Formats: sequence, structure tokens, C-alpha cells
Amino acid sequence: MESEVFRLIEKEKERQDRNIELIASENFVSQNVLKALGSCLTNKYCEGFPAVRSDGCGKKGRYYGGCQVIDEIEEYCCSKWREVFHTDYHVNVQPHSGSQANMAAYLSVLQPGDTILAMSLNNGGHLTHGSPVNISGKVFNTFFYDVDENGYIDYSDIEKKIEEHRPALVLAGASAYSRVIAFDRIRKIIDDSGLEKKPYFMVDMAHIAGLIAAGFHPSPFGLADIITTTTHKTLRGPRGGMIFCRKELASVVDGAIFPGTQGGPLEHVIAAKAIAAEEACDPSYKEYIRNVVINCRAMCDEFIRMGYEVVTGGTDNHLFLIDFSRTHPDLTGKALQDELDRHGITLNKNCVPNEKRNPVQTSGVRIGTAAETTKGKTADDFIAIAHRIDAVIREMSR
Ligand code: DSN
Repeated sequence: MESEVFRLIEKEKERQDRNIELIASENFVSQNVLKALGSCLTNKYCEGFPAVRSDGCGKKGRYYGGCQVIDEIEEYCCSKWREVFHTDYHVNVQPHSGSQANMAAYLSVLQPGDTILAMSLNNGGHLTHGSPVNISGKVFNTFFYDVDENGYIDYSDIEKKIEEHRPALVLAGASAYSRVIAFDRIRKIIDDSGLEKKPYFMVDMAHIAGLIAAGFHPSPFGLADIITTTTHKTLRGPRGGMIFCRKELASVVDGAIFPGTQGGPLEHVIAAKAIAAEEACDPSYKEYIRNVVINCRAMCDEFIRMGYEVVTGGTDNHLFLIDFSRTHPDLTGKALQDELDRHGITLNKNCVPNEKRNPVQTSGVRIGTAAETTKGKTADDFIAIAHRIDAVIREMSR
């Protein structure tokens, strides 16, 4: 029986093929990733962890029979991701999403009520980094560090707030920050702090994980105690999450995922994550990420040439933010997002530093180049897209 759902999937596929996709957190996966997602692995319950862990640490053993092949797949996935990031950290590939990975990471080393210091959401941070509307902000006592007047992370603010709030965990990572994050500086600030019990250093590298894997952003491995990521942004894998940690934290991290916050792992997704890791090990992936960064710079520079204000005045990674508050004070991010949707260009509205509007309206947009670079777009194509967006804005401003 042909299902109505397949008609709708086909319709969505046509939209994805036709439109220009500039949402910085999206990408297009390979046919092999899709094949694994649609495989028989979805039929298997396998709560727990592989009976043998290739790194020798973490929790072991499943609560169901018949998991021999599943064990092989999950362990293969873990070892491939260690290869991608050239690390001997323990890795848990079971988180269903970035949010799940973050919550489990917090619960692995913190108690409810403990203090977290994270980047503020309005200035590029992440909803699951302690926002009061997210469970992370309800369970933990969160304080935020800010960006400076140029939009760069204010490292002196991190230093000051560590002394002031004495957090149990300091978090680095962002969903809308276009510059390099100096993980080494934050590590040093933590180490040099006067706190008797040093806070854990956690990095959520979700957005920039692909750049780290390909060597286009400094790595947090060796510096952070716990590192979380999604697998579907620049890593170009299935929707999902992962947690890396120092080996001594392996058991508490695994326990925080299962039984702490999740039940049965999604082994079809884990298989797809393993395929994404294989793909990230291929030399063509480094070339892909190089192009993502080149394309992002080209497009960002073109907007600046046309007179737009870009937060921090540029980009080091796969995204940038346009701030309309001074150049187009009447234009909201939402209005532009909606209008571009009608022109077949997809992006998202975004708060900008010192935002005066609410998060539903916003004064800016976020633009990313990971997805369209996968489709084969070049720097010239991105420059042409910048002009199409400019034409829409001019039309709206008449
Ligand atoms: N929702 C995700 C993003 O768009 O950045 C958060 O990582």
C-alpha cells in the first residue's frame, strides 16, 4: 500500500533540491547515511553498551539478547569517531540529539542546583546551555559570559565570572558565533583561577565539529574534560549527538546516558553515524570543509562590500551574522526570513549582540554555507546568492 507519507516525503525532497539552503546547522547527508537510517537496525532493542569496549573503559553489557552484531556496529562507530578527531577520549555515540548529549554531560559530573557558566544565548550561545526556558536552566544555576563591543567572546568576562560565581562547570560553544573559540585560553583561565575545586571544562562543538575534524579550527581535545556535539551539522551525518570525555569520566558519562536520561539506543542512527565518520576520514571531506570556509568568507565579504553590517566584521568558520539594527532599523530578521522563503532561499532569523527585539522578531539573520557547499556551490555562486538576498532586501525597503 502506497502511503500518503511517501508523497509528502517526495514533496519535501523537491523543496530541499529546489531551494537554496543557508541554515547554518543543516546539511545534506549521503545516500549511504540515508540507507543506514532506513535499515533493519531500527528493529533492535539493545539498552546498555557493547560487551567489549575497544578503549577498555565505560559501561559494558546489554539488557537484551541478540546484540552481538549491534555491539560490533556500535564499537566500530566509536573507534571511527576517535579516528576522525585523532583522540583517545572515550566516546558515547548513543545520544539521540545535541540536547540529550548536553543534559547527560551535565548530569554526569554535576548535581541539580550546581552552577554553570556558559555563553549567553542572545550573544550567540545555545538554548541548552542553561537558558531559563530550557531544562538545563531549570535544573542548574546558570550564569552567562558575554561578547565584547566588537562581538568577540570576552575572555576577561569569563575570568571575572569564574571568580564571582564559582561555577562547577564552564561551557564553551555556540550556535551563532563566527569566530575562532580559543579553547586554550579558557583552559588556562580555569587552571589559573583561584578556585580550590577547579570547574569542569565542557565544550559543545556542535557547529564547528566538522571544521575541527578537518583541521580548520583549533581542537578542544586534550583541553576539555567533556566534549559534546551533534552529528548533523558540519559533520554531515544523521541527526543525533555524541559525547567525548576523558577516560576517567567514561563510566559516569555512559551512566548519564543510560540509564540516566535515555533508554534504548537508536542503532540505525548509530550505524549512520559510523558511515558519517568513515566519510569524514576520507580526504575529500577535508576539501569539502576547506570549501565551506572559503565560500563563507566570500559571501560574508560580499555583504560587507554592499554595505551590510556583519557581527565581528567577518567570519572564521561556516557562518556569519548580519545585523540590520543600524543599516536597516525597520527590517526584522523574521520579515526577511519569511520573504526569502517566498523566493526559495532558506535561512533563519537570529538575535544579534545587544538585541533590542525579541527572539521571535530579531534584528538579524544567520547565514551558513555547509549545506549548499555539499550541493557543489562555489564562492562565485555564494556571491551571486548574496546579491539575490540584497535585491530582496532592497525591494522590501522601498
Ligand atoms: N538549533 C541549532 C542551530 O540551529 O544552531 C542549535 O545547535
